Amino acid sequence: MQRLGKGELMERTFVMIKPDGVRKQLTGECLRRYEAKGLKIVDLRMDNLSADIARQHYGEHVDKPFFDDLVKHVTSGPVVLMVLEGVGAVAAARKLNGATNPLEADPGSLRGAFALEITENIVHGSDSVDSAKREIGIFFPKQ
Ligand SMILES: Nc1nc2c(ncn2[C@@H]2O[C@H](COP(=O)(O)OP(=O)(O)O)[C@@H](O)[C@H]2O)c(=O)[nH]1
Ligand SMILES: [Mg+2]
Repeated sequence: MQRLGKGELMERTFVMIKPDGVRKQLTGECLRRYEAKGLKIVDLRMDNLSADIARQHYGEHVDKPFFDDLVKHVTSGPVVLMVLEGVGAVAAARKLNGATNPLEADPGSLRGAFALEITENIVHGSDSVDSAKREIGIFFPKQ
């Protein structure tokens, strides 16, 4: 198998610290873990999401029973939005975040360490390079 160089494997991903993560004062802890892993913060801001933007971001889940609760939660307070860059950044961020359900997440992950409930699971991370491009386009159009 041909081995790719670092430049070819470089990715960007979109991460959001959800309102529960901000309320629990875990912003610094999340950023520390991403940076310690080697991911570079290329853009970062705190914001309040409108319901329209939250619905657009979570559009793939519009027909799921948890959709309304999810939109309500992510619009319930400030969030921290960021673009992270590095080799395998999409998978790296999701590994640090942990499984969707905090009860199933590795206790070494952010969700496994700091959450119990699935709606309030601290963080969001893009699930693919394509999703990352779409989500970065919503929140950081200049990137
Ligand atoms: N109540 C509830 N919320 C869910 C469920 N599945 C996903 N969610 C929420 O919706 C978000 C988006 O779902 P998904 O894209 O599948 O998970 P993620 O990529 O790991 O964040 C998750 O982070 C959870 O907060 C579920 O079965 N029940
Ligand atoms: Mg997802």
